[in-house]
Amino acid sequence: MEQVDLIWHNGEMVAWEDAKIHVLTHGLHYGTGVFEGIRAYPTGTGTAIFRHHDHLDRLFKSAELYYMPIPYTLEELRQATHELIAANELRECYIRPIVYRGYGQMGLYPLDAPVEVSIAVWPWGAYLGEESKQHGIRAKVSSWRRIPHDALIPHAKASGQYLNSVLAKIEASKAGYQEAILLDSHGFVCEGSGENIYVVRDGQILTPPQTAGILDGINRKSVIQIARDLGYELIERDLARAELYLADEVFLTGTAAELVPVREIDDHAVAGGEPGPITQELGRVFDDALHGRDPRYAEWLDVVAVPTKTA
Ligand code: PPE
Repeated sequence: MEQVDLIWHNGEMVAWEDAKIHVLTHGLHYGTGVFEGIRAYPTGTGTAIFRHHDHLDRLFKSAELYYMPIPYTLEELRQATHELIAANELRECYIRPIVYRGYGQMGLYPLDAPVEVSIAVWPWGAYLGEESKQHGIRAKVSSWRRIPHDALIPHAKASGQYLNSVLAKIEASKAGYQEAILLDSHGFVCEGSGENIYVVRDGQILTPPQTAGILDGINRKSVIQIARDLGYELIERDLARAELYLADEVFLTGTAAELVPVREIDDHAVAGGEPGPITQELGRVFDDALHGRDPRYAEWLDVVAVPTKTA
């Protein structure tokens, strides 16, 4: 990964190489952490963090679901992120705040372990490869089912839960595919290992509902709004596996991945094997929104107040 100078760690700016924790950190053993993935982009009015408040709001909700009181306010974390981006002189970056149970207590009762917070920023290029956004990816339906909501909390972005995505990703990658698509415990389409999923069929855009065990993606909310603003019918409903193969178009969204077309699933070409027109149109408007080029979505941008390097 690409390194920068500073990381925000429990209220202090520390050198990247000094942002260390004890090996008996609770979160390392039991996955007791929650995190966010956020991106900042260069825009006409400076570096802007996309839907920053919504991401921080989800971070606080994830923490609450796992009984972790965050020892800072949302506004304090927002300001810290602004300062961190400015201090590292970044125009564009991925932002990873993490809240976790720290060192001091072992065992499964976590409430006596301290709650710690770090924020890291770094440049992170195309998550699924440079070619992916233009030509699409090859995906495989995973043999691993997405964690059910009667075992864990799919709505929370919690560290331990990602073992599910890690298994699916390894399986897909070893089989030669770029991404895994997980079904839910009823066999309906759920999501990618780190992205929400959409199917276009007969001009309609379909995506699995909240009850399918998805992460309630911030980019999912954005794409739903953009699709409706463009006049498309967007329906949240259960999707059968075969609907992936029968789709006119399939695409994914996530902060790291952004909007990525899927050109092949389980060796079935999606339509002609090239990104379809609706995916391309949504991708264009979404990219404009991220980069502040569409005034309709200006309210989604949290402009970093401090000027940053232009190189
Ligand atoms: N589902 C899952 C399981 C998921 O991890 C993500 C984001 C999404 C859907 C899309 O959510 P959103 O980013 O709010 O639109 N995955 C994050 C972590 C990726 C990683 O490898 O780490 C991300 O994209 O930042």
